[in-house]
Amino acid sequence: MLLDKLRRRSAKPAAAAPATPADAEAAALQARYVAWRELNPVGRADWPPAAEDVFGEAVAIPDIPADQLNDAALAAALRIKGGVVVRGLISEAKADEVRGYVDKALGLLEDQRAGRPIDGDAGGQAAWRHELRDPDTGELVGPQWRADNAMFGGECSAGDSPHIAENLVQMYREIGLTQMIENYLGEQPAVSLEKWTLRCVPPTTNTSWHQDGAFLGTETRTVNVWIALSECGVEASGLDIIPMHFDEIVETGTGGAYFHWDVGKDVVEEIKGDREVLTPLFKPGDAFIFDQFALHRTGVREGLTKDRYALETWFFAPSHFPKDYHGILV
Ligand SMILES: O=C(O)CCC(=O)C(=O)O
Repeated sequence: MLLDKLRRRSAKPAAAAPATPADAEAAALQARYVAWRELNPVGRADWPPAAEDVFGEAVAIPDIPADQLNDAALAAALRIKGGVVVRGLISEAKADEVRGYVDKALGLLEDQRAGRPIDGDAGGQAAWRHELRDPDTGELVGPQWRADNAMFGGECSAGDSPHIAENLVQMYREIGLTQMIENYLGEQPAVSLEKWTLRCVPPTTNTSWHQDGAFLGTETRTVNVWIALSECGVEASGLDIIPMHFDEIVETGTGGAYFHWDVGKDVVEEIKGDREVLTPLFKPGDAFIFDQFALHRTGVREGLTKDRYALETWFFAPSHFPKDYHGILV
């Protein structure tokens, strides 16, 4: 594993052994950040990978059980379709556990923002909230991103919780997802502080159509794994998806768009023609896997009554990483 090799190769003197399990978790996550920063990645020369339409022409967005997700299905979903819905990517029990992490992380973030003392390391046993810092300088990683996001509630980065981050990294490995994404990207992937999001969305949240590539960049090589952690699509917001494959960024900032990178309703209507917007019903553990071109939005509508929990993880090829983002090698 590249991360282990980098640790072994490091010329720096070994740091003192972490004093507590929480310190060890915080140090492990910092090591992933340093490993990303010290990479000199060479991108896969034959990008994009070849893909064959294993789902058939009639299918716009495939909807498959987790045991049918493999290298060929992932490549077809991302290169030919508009993404793939994967049922039971993680177990319902694991989704429940991760939903608990979201509550814990958001609670600590709220305490911090309110100036309340936070117990971010549960007595030294688990590093629940330790904002990611550069181990060489002690500086906070991503200060600009932090300032820009200070007004957003209901979400926080897994990269600021070493305990959660390490657990998730292990989870992705155990289900074979990291390896599959590495096969697709052709490089050991990195997630990022900025787009590794634990989320609890209230029924009244704002929404707008967008492609993440409008700010992640079209040249970025990426796979986003969005996992529902609570039932959604009826009483809680799911995702609205335009069931088409895109390989470019459509017009933004016009026709009622909210942000300059959003796509206005009128533009969406014109693009989708007579296609129906897809709003899958997700159970905890179901996922939607897509890239920066998928046109989608949070599925907010009248009559929603429940909060929705989700975990969103953008995996990136380090060689084609979004500008100004901070990576965590996984
Ligand atoms: O979880 C959500 O509703 C938001 C997902 C999304 O649209 C995004 O982050 O790009």
